[in-house]
Amino acid sequence: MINKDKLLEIAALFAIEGEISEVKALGEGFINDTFVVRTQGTAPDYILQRKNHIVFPDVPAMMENIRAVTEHIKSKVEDPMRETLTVVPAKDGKLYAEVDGNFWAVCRFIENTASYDRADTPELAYQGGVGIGRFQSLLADFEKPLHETIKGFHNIRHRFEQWDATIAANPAGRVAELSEEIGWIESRREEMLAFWSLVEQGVIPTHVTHNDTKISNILFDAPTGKVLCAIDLDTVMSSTSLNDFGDAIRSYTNTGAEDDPNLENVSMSLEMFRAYAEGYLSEQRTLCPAELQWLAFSARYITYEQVLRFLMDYIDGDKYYKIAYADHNLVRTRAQYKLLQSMEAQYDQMCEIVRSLA
Ligand code: ADP
Ligand code: GN1
Ligand code: MG
Repeated sequence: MINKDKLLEIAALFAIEGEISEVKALGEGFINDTFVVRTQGTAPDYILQRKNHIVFPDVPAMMENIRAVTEHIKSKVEDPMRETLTVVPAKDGKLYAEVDGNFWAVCRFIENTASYDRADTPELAYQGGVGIGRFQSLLADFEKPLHETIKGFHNIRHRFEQWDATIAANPAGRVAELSEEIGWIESRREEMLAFWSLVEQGVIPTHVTHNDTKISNILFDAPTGKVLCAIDLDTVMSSTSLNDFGDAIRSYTNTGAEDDPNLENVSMSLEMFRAYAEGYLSEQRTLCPAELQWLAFSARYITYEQVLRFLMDYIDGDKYYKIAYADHNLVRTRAQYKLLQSMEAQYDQMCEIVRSLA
């Protein structure tokens, strides 16, 4: 825990307007620590974040990425202070502050917004799809190369290298009890590598993508309910647009929670799939035939990758994701696997929906 005085001291390193009245913890992200900084009177409020520099080894490069893409979006939208994040630099001009070996960053708090942990209505899923479709469209002509903030983030070939090394090392001594779960991963290895080969060969192109499109990383305009912008831009880099779609489907269509201990709650809602796909394709009009052909599969790909990542972290002794209880990563693994099975069972209908919308 970081105490209040320390947080105030860190916030004061940034070019913040007004007098700070309070700093309090916000959000339940698995990676960073997020705080809201309230100021007195009419001065804006801010988001202060301790960036996880184990997960993101080069925070300055990450902040350069975020600054570059948000400036690009600002140059194209009607309301640049609401339709994307605004990075607030430190008083020394850097986009971050390093304090006791930790990296901190600040952006403007966007007022009158709503954010959600789950999608309860097709309208919300539709709006979420619009949000990511628009995000990708706004960045389609972004040409500056971006830093790769996490190596091979959605590259399953790279993930298998980590996976094989983790299984071999067996750091927490858990491998023996996980033969069933490990089998889930191994039985789909070739099919997932076959998909990623298409990206490696350039059959499926790469673009600027968000890479972490779960519903809590989108802000909605509170008065209208319409989508406002994509936030949590730490993972913005070059990848396939399909990963953004797939990760969002993993999040929006789940009838249960990502870590639901009751597997009966978990399945993929085809209605939510249709709504998200409709919103996404209404804004993202430039997918090539190969991207459209593999769009539905991307949901299976990213959900599979998530099963692998949760299980790998469990095998590794819970070093990557924040956990709330001892076998949390195993519970997450099982719930995401149930979701994957539900997608596999409904795959023909998912493809049919994409065909009907494209
Ligand atoms: P984490 O890495 O912890 O997931 P996020 O950047 O996603 O951090 O922020 C956590 C939550 O804080 C979001 O889901 C959203 O509700 C809120 N939030 C983040 N940034 C802003 C912002 N600029 N304006 C308003 N709310 C925000
Ligand atoms: C993490 O940071 P957060 O909570 O938005 C993770 C995502 C996972 C997600 C699972 C940088 O997202 O890749 O899909 O948890 N982010 C990183 O909920 O690893
Ligand atoms: Mg987040």
